[in-house]
Order: sequence, then structure tokens, then C-alpha cells
Amino acid sequence: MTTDVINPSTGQVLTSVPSLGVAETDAAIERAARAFPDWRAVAPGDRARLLRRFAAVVDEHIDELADLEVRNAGHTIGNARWEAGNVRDVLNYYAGAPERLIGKQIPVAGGLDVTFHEPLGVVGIIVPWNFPMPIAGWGFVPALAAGNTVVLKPAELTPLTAIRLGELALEAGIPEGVFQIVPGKGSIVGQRFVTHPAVRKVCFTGSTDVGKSIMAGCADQVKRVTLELGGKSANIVFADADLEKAAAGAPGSVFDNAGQDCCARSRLLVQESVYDKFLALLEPAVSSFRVLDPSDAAAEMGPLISAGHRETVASYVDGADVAFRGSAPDGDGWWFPPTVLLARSTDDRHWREEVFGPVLSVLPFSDEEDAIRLANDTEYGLSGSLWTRDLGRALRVSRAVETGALSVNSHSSVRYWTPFGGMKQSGLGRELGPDALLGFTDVKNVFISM
Ligand code: TAP
Repeated sequence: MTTDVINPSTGQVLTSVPSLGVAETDAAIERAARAFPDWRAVAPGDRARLLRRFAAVVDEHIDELADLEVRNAGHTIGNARWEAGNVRDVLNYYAGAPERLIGKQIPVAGGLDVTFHEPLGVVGIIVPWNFPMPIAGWGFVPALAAGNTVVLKPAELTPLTAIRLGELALEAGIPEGVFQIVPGKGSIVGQRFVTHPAVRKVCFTGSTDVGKSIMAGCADQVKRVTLELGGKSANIVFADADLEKAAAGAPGSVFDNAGQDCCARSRLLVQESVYDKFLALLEPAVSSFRVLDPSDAAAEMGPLISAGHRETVASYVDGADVAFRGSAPDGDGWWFPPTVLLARSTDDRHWREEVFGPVLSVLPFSDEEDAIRLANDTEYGLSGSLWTRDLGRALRVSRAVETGALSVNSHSSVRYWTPFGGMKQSGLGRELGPDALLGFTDVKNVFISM
């Protein structure tokens, strides 16, 4: 079977790719299981060298990978180059890991006690369509560095860069069977990762509902699981903040990647004493946000991923209080203008649910306590920002907001050398940084009697 791959900027078919069934998925998992003993036995220095070589090969193909992502996912060319570069950087970062996976020596009576970080075996990675390259890399790179073998399922909508990365791995000398791309449906290929006993861990990024079903399915075999799920992150602006700076960055913090970002700051909380002033600063920043053909170097935002997703996003705007909107191209492709909505109350659907589109909901707050209460009034807890010049308040609010990552006076969320992941229903476990590596190992404790 094959699946057509569509360009979301034009609605045209780009190409078609294989869509694997259960038997083909099983064959890939079994190849990965056979490759595992040799891969874990590769000397740490040699595994490090192979990962660095893979990084170099990715670096030689940045333009090609970026161009594929512009056409397959509608990402702006600037973002797509960053994303391909992120895979290279993550490979270089974790290439330092095989030689540093150091256990402990623990004092005991009558002998020696040492711990080892043992690889798990085959790791199954399920990737969504919103950031196909970085999310793939955040899973497969630390998994390989820790000595596991990997089967990776890209989203059906966006398989092209993952398939290319699989080819580049072989070109770089990663042995056959160690890193395989298994394109196909989540309900078939992804589900098989959950049920196949040789898969020892599943890393899933995507919707909260599918994440819950994967976690429940993994319980049957006590399979390890990492989940990166949705978000409804708050952008909290206090009256004493640098309002110009906060307003200039706010559109990018939610409309980047057309809002299809689990870290999108989709709830804007503004202290009521500066509410009108802040919205007046925000309006020109939104209306000048450049929604263009994503291959245009000036583009800040491209189309949504699919016609169906555009309908879903539009359903949040219908009947809501629109404060102001930007513009988007007419014609073919799944375009949607950046849109700012005024929340009537915290019960508004657009305030509560993850829209996953270029829609920002705004609400005023009275004081610090009110801001924290509103920010935490959600089952999600992935990312967020707060803007203030008061250091004490920055620390108090940072500690009180229930979220896995938070930026003060900044809209950034992800640095590959620091941990990333969700609190509450935004996820389980951490990606990136030193924490992710240990998630791909089990600790073994060995006592040797004297
Ligand atoms: P999901 O259905 O969760 O898809 C994410 C990945 O999981 C895809 O590779 C998908 O495969 C696979 N999958 C689907 N059902 C599965 C199952 N039963 N077992 C194993 N794998 C399965 O997300 P979506 O439908 O693409 O998007 C829906 C909403 O999810 C979005 O609107 C957004 O709110 C949220 N979302 C969040 C994120 C992040 S980063 N947290 C990313 C994407 C979407 P297919 O290729 O067959 O779809």
C-alpha cells in the first residue's frame, strides 16, 4: 500500500510513499532486535564517532532536508533550515554521551557495588506532523547514543524528511537495522510498537487522547513510555514589563509554525492596568506578521497542515469575539490568518482547548495571585512565558506556574542541552538535555562479594 503526500501550500500531491502493514512492521522490529546486541557492544568511542559522522552527513544535506520540509509540511524556509540544523546539533550533543554514561560505585560492606546504565533494546518512536525533523531527532538520537536500536514512525502526512534521515544514517555508516523508518498509519504501525513484545519503550508525541491510549496499552507489558502531548501555554504580561518587547514577540510565540506547536503561547494574560495599552501595541505586530509562500525567505508563517485541520481551527473562531486579525494568501493551500480573540470567560472553548492553529486568546488579570490562578486553570502544563522587571516576582511566579518549561522575558522554549517536557496532562518524562539519555536506559546494580 502507498499514501499520497500533499503539499499544504498548494493542495497538490507531491509524491507517494509506502504505508506498511503489520507483517512489515514486525519484520522491521525483528531486524532492530537482531541488530541490538552488536550495536550495544560497539565501543563507546566508535559509537560516538558514528553519531558525529551522521551529524556531518546531515549538515551536508541541510538545504535538501529544509526544502523537503517546506514542501511537505509548509514550514517557512527559515524554520525548516533551523529544524534540519537542530537534528545535526542534537546528534553532535549526544555524540558525547556514549563515553559519559557513567555509573556509580556505592560503598557497601563485604564487596563492591557498582551501577550500569543498560540500554533497553528496541525503542519505537512515533512522530507527529507539526515538527517532523526535530521531534524525530529528540527521540532517535539519545536512544541510539545510549545503545538502543530504533524503529521510527513518521506521521502519515509528513514522512519525507524522516525517510531521508534514515537513508543518511546508512550513508554515515550506522549499521543496517539500527535505525529504521517505518512509514504507515498510527493505528497499524504505531499500535504495533505498543503491542510487539520486542519493543521495550515507546516515545510518543501527539494528541493527549492518543497518548493516553498508548500509555494504557504499554501498561500490559510494563513497557517504558515517554509522552509529549498538548499544551495551552500562558504568556503572562505584568504591568511593569517591557511592554514593547513583550508585544513585539507575542505573535511569533503563538503564530510560529501557524500555531501548530505544542509550546504555542495561545493564552495571553495581561494585567488589567495595561490591558488596553498592550493590545494597542499588539495589533500592528499581528497585522504585519508575514503569512507568505513558505519558500519565500521573508515568510514568518505558512499554511496549516491540511484542509481538515483548517476546518477544525476555523470552528474555534466562529462566533467568538475577534479583536483583530492579520492576513493570509487567497487561493490554493490551507491558509488561515493570524487571529486574536477576546475571551469572554475561562469557559470559552478557544480559551480552554488546544486549537493548534494561529489563534491567540486574550484575558485580563488583576494581580499576581490572579495571574497564577488563571495560568494554572488547565489540565496542560508544557511551556509559557512571563514578563516583568521585578526579579522577586519572576521567581515567585516561575515556581508557582505548573509547567515543564518557562521563559522569563523571552518567548523561547527549547534548547537541546536543557530538559523539555510537560507537567500534568502535557506529558510524561523529559526529552533533550542530560535527563533524556537516562530515560533510554535501565539502571543495573551489581554487587561483587570479596
Ligand atoms: P495524533 O493522532 O496524536 O498523531 C500523532 C502521531 O501518532 C502520528 O504519527 C499518528 O499517526 C500516530 N497515531 C495516531 N493514532 C495512533 C495509535 N492509536 N497508536 C499509535 N500511534 C498513533 O495527532 P493528530 O491527529 O495528527 O493531531 C490532532 C491534534 O493533536 C492536533 O490538533 C493537536 O492538538 C495535537 N497534536 C499535538 C502535537 C504535540 S507536539 N503535542 C503534535 C501533533 C498534534 P498517523 O500518521 O496515522 O496520524
